[in-house]
Amino acid sequence: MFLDRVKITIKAGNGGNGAVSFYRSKLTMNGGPDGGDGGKGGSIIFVADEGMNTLYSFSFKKKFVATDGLKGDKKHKKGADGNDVLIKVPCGTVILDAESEKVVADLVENGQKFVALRGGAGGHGNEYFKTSTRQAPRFSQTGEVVKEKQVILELKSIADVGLVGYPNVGKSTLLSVISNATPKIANYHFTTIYPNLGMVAYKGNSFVAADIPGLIEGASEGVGLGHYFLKHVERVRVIVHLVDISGSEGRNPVEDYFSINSELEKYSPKLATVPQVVALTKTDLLTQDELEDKIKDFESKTKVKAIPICSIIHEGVDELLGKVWQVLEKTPKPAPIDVELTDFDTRDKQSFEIVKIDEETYEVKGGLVDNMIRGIVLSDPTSFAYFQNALKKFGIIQKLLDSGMKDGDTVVIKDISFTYEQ
Ligand SMILES: Nc1nc2c(ncn2[C@@H]2O[C@H](COP(=O)(O)OP(=O)(O)OP(=O)(O)O)[C@@H](O)[C@H]2O)c(=O)[nH]1
Ligand SMILES: [Mg+2]
Repeated sequence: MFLDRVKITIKAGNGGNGAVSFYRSKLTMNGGPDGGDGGKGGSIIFVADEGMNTLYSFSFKKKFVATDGLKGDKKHKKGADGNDVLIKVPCGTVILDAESEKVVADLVENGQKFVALRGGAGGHGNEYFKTSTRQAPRFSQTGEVVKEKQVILELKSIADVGLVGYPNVGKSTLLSVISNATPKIANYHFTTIYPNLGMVAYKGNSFVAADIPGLIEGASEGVGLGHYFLKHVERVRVIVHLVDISGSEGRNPVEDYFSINSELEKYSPKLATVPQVVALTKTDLLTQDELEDKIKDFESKTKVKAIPICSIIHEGVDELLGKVWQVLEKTPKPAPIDVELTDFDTRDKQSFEIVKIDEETYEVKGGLVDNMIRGIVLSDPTSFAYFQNALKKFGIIQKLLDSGMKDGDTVVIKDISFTYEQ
């Protein structure tokens, strides 16, 4: 099974809670606060791995959860951080936010990483909240909670060379001869139903080639398998266009050539500009004279210099590879896809907004306050005092007053609400 689009769920670890603790010993009955900070949660990180060719492994495992940070402890002990989860994907994997379907990352190079969700911050222990006027804070901060999200992984294979042509022209046979791939080869159409990737070694260099399922007229509109797999040709640097010169299936090689090119062009004008090397296959099915006539006819009508090959006896294959390498050397490496990336992990801890709910109720929303209220206990006077100070310090009270808040009005922040008194 070939899998090139899959939706998975990811969740970074939550931060650990800060501890509330006071130093005690036989000699010191009332020591200062010594509650340590909670640990940071593990992050979810994608990494491109050239050892992978498909998204197949994601048909078994669709949920990835990083571990939470542990809670802080007495004696200033910080909680342990959660472990990151590293998710390996094939080079050429595009990551989309499942909700918006916007592209958030494009992993092209081997080893390239994308931190999709950062682990939640650990909460501060009560020691952190000690000041000259607040000697014994009885509160700590809870760890940041990270919501799970869904992403779509979409594979646009990164082969340097794509083998393209009508069904049965010998694409897979050629791939099996030039690379380490072992594709299925058989004498019927659409033997190949998903692209096979193979590593080609050529004179101390190497590149990746893929046989693309056979194209037929109408492929760009979805006839056959073509449309679906043309996306895998989008990023190839060179197209090897295979044409059955023997006409063994009763078609005309010149017409074949033009009709495949027209499908590529219809699918994407950019594809039509990818450099092509044309290989004329199954030369063994013609006599020498027939072959020479057909090549002459083909070249004069298409204005293309083609390379005759017979994969099964390796004839012409070296010359073909030489030509392919010549073109590859001049062609830049595949570029990342041409879209602007959208931010995915958009938690921000800076902003807030004020929403007037009715004449005497105001709600404050946003990353800044979400973060600030972690662990606030309104019934604890020191905790509440800290909270009020923070509201002042970050300009939230001022903004509420500017919005019309009066004495006695209610302020709501998430699941906390209190009455404002000057
Ligand atoms: N006589 C001859 N037969 C060949 C040659 N190359 C491939 N074939 C045969 O042609 C048939 C199709 O070969 P494949 O390599 O499967 O063709 P393909 O283009 O990958 O076909 P699809 O995957 O169906 O699109 C097989 O029976 C091969 O043995 C060749 O050079 N000469
Ligand atoms: Mg094939």
